Amino acid sequence: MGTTRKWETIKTYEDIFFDYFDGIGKITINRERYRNAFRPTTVNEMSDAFRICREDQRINVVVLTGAGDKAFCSGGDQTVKGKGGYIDKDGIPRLNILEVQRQIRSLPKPVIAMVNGYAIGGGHVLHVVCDISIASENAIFGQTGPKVGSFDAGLGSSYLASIIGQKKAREIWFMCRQYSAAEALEMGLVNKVVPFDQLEDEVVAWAQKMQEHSPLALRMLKLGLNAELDGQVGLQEFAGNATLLYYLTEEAQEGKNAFLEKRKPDFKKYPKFP
Ligand code: S0N
Repeated sequence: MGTTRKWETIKTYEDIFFDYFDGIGKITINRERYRNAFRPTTVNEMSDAFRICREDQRINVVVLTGAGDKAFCSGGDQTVKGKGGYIDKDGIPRLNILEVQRQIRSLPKPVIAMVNGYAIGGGHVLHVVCDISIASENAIFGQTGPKVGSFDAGLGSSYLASIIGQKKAREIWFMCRQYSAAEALEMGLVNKVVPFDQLEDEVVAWAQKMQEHSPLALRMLKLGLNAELDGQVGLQEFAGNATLLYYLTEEAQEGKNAFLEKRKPDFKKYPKFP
């Protein structure tokens, strides 16, 4: 069996667990009875937890997974799918999983999908948008959209194609087949496959290795890799982070200090790196 860790609860929710251990924030979809399908409540809670992961200075790496040994996530809860989206207690149809996809992508910390079973439909897209996917040998991957009356023509298709290639992405969506963990590894859809009882140990080891490295370097690499594919929005995110780095320099502080001290700034003294 894998190592038993003492995860500490960060916040209590209805549909998810949100735990902390050694620099890692772990978000677990806890709807095992429904193969961890998400309803709007689940997605709202995930969004809140990802927002906390962004702010919490203790958290360096985020892990997303599902409860139990059968599913990572089986996508949108089909029992609450109505006209215009997924309908929760408030009666309003929502497609709020798209917001969580964007949060994962723009979170300036690595996000690892710990794929512990079925990653299907919108659940498959969730692992696709994570930075790294580590799967157990029993994991099964696939899209069902055209079979069940939905599709994700956004990141779920275009980003998928950038990972595994256009032909394979089209096959996955047009054929709605299921793929084993070994096939997923072969097509570059996941980074590593391990026996189920070693999954958490493996994910924690990857997270610990990443934590040995410069968080700013990881942040800029993630944003740069995103920016290539994200057009103006990617450029905006990348530029925002360049601004962050600039604000850390004495040169930028000279501009602010001169303004506050009502004097002319002296930028000449700063090096012009060749
Ligand atoms: C996951 C599958 C393959 C597992 O099969 P298995 O092991 O044979 O178990 P089952 O007996 O089928 O399931 C056990 C119980 O769990 C229920 N259940 C499973 N999945 C769901 C689900 N998605 N919604 C609700 N219930 C689910 C079963 O009904 C069963 O219950 P009981 O015991 O009462 O019979 C298999 O379960 C499967 O294929 N599931 C459905 C997968 C699927 O089609 N998901 C939806 C795909 N679409 C989306 O996710 C769209 C959402 C999205 O990402 C999106 C993207 C872009 C724009 C908008 C959206 C958006 O938010 O809509």
